[in-house]
Amino acid sequence: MAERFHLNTPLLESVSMSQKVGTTVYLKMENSQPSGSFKIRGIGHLCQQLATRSRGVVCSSGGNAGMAAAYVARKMGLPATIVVPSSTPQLVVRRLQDQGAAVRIVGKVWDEANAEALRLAETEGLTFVPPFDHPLLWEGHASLVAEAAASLGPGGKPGAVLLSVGGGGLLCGVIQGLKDAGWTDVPVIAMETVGADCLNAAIKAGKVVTLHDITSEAKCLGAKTVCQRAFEHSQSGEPTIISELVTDQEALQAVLTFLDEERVLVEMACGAALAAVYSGLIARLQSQGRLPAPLRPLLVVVCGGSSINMEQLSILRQKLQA
Ligand code: PLV
Repeated sequence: MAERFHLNTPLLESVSMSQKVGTTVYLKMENSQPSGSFKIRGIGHLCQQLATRSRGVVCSSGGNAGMAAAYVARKMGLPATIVVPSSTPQLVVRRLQDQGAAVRIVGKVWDEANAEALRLAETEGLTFVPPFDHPLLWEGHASLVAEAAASLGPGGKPGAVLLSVGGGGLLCGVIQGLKDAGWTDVPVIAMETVGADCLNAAIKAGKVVTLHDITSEAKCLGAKTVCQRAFEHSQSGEPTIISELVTDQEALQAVLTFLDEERVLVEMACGAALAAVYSGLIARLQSQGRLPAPLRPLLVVVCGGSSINMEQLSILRQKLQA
């Protein structure tokens, strides 16, 4: 069997979140993956399939896909080049270099970094590792739901799954996992921040659209265009996708509350999902009849992220809480 790079993550019950939502809240702790986020599930799987005879990998990333690609490449004995936009905090560049990757900083947002990564793959003959738009990534991410299902046991079907959306790879993977588990009647609450809202904008427009710019501080949600498959899922209704937005302030507050209450530090991209619990969104969706009341347990994907430390946290507080 092929080596696998991701870990089975803990599924924790959060007492304080359960009190807020009024149903049991389970946290799938993807922050505890070796690369700091769920990305290693899909990227490990993709590299296993596509990079075993490669001369090296190149990945465009807001940070966390790059962390996963750098980690997996190191384990496979391959050189890794990670292309990140200039909005990526210095701490992420350092962490990528610590994983042994060569880092290139190109463009203002991920989409520009991605164009450069595609060019490098072509000219240098490297294996291109996309951060969210590939069936092998979705197949890898789906393992997260299979694990949660195994932890919850028979009869443990959740009432809803809560997650963040950047380019939509996590969403596609979770939906595949729900289908594999026979849980297509479980709605998915898909969270973005205002200013990094490419899925929400596509749903409103009735077609995939490209955002003018990324103005949110949740840079790892900052793809200007959602992947086609994620949009198609939003139209199919099986499972139902509830697309909602929070402000950067709400996402940051969620990061802070989560740190206080669960003693775990996650980045803004993850805070976007957590904010749905802390800001009362779940209760609002119930009162609007968009989620059942009472609700079976809520499964929260704590996607994690490496773009955060105490210094970055205080920079964000100065920017957003001024
Ligand atoms: N981040 C991607 C895309 O960035 C990256 O390159 O790392 N939570 C965290 C912590 C993330 O890093 C990401 C994606 C997401 C959630 C959203 O996942 P997606 O892109 O599959 O919807 C531009």
